[in-house]
Amino acid sequence: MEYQTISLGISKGVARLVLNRPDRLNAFTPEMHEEIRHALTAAQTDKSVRCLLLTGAGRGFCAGADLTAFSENDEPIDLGDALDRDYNPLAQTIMGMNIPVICAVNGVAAGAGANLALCCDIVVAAKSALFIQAFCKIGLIPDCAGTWLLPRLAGHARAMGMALLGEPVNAEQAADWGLIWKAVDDEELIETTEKMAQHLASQATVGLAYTKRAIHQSWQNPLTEQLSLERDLQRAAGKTEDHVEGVKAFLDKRKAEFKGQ
Ligand code: T3D
Repeated sequence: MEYQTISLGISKGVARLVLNRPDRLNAFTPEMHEEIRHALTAAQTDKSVRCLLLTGAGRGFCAGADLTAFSENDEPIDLGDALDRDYNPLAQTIMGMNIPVICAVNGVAAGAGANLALCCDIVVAAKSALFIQAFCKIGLIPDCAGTWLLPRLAGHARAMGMALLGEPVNAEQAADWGLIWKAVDDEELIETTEKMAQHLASQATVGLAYTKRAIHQSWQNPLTEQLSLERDLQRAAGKTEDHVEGVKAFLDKRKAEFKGQ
């Protein structure tokens, strides 16, 4: 597929997906959603890919749904259909990927754009970036898993404040609130996230996938079930080549050479 609204590059074990409609602050269109779906499938099925790095081109990360499409139609759009087709699978795909997903938030992240970032496993934001639950300003509710993620990440009071007021939260505040991993100086964003992506791509990929699965599952599980899940996943992790290599490397006092198997 030839992409018009995103770009995808794969090298050194990392797939780099860039949202690329900078004139519209990378706002989503149905075409862009289709391309993202295609790119995520390509990254997921390419055995050489052991980490995904997501960012935006230009001064913004993503301004949510492209609102110009809303006014082009005489008939009201059924937004439920858009969620079923685009946003819900997007959130679930990112959270369910069996490789770590890093989001480098290079600028403003608004509406579904903010929540796309929060769906990722490790979110690093440029200090100038803003997170805005802009939905309330146009009579909508936070989507792309926003109502699920916000209270879990930031707590009830902050989730309510962000969603009902729609005020921008800056990157440092977002890090203080536990919404994201950290805020870095703008000029350090690319280097920091690229290094992190290459580090993760050289680690024990299967163990990382199990870790991600267990942490996500913990949000639904009572303790007893979670302990059983830990047992099952640890049993499987213990059978991987990378586990054997990790222990061997430790005992040999050398750097492990993980193969992602
Ligand atoms: O069917 C469905 O898709 C349902 C799902 C909905 C999910 C949602 O995401 S709803 C929320 C949609 N997003 C918003 O409401 C955010 C709208 N944008 C803004 O509030 C502001 O643009 C920002 C706070 C994000 C950034 O402000 P600022 O001052 O830095 O930039 P700007 O000047 O407003 O924007 C720059 C350009 O991008 C501008 O175009 P122009 O004037 O230079 O030609 C602006 O119109 C355009 N732009 C920004 N956001 C969107 C957009 N164009 C289309 N859609 C946008 N969402």
